[in-house]
Amino acid sequence: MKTILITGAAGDVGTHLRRELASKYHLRLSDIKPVNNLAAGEKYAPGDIAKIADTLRITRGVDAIVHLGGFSVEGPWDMILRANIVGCYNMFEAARRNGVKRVLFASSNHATGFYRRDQKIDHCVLTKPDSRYGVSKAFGEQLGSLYADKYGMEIFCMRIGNVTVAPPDKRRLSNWISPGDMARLVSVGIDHPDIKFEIVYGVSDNRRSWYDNSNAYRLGYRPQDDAERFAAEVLAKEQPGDPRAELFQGGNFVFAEIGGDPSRAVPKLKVSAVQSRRSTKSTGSRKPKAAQMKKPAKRSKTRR
Ligand code: 15L
Repeated sequence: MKTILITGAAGDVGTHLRRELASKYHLRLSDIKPVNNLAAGEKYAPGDIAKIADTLRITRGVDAIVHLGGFSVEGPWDMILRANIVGCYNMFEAARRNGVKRVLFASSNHATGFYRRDQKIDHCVLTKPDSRYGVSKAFGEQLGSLYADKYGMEIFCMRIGNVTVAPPDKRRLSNWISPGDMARLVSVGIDHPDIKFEIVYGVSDNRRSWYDNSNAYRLGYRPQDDAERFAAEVLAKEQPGDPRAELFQGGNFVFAEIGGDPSRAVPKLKVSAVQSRRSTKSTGSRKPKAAQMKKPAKRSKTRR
């Protein structure tokens, strides 16, 4: 049985993964905080990922690393720098020095949060971070790319949405991932025999998804859940939010502390302006540009 290091194991995602993966792997659970209620097959390895000596110690002798550790939402720069930039570097570097080839990196939907909600994005799009936190996740992906190309490591970056038992709001109907699907995706990242550098989206098979997750499906991910079964209940409770945040996949992360001109990040506003100029001129049979824009792809009838 493989031994897997999970960093940030005391957090929500780590706690879900422990439960789901316990029977498949030996788990070495690391966190700066205590990890409680160890089951058979689980070991606690305390460590601060901002210290290279700690990361060298916790990564020794494992078959793969699931790197969840770090600051998991937007925060002050010094905290993001320490936990997500220095901590992430230490983790990749310690893995390399200890000969651990396979690293699964918990990236985030906030690495691409400035894409609009009417855009469907795949694993090839440029990052469009919506926060310092999102930038740190884009950094981690790029570091993974460097370690894959330069040192032959095997890097699996998961742009994770929201890992919860049930999606808490309308935005999460599009980026939700059930704990079971999260474990299924992580198992692909651990066990696929041929990973060089991959980016996948950590989302369930959601009808309202903003993601073309074909790269994950190509590698064997078969999600079993869809947030849609929670939709009626979630939408009934939904309070109107900031209408600008509603435009973007990253939601409130996008407009936290915003100081610039939001229309620069909203090409569609410019399209609407073109559209209204056209409609005053009577444009014949050509469809206005907005109508030509890519709609979220229809869900195929056959489940993947
Ligand atoms: C994330 O990346 C966060 O870690 C998580 O706490 C949620 O905020 C999630 O994104 C989300 O976008 O829902």
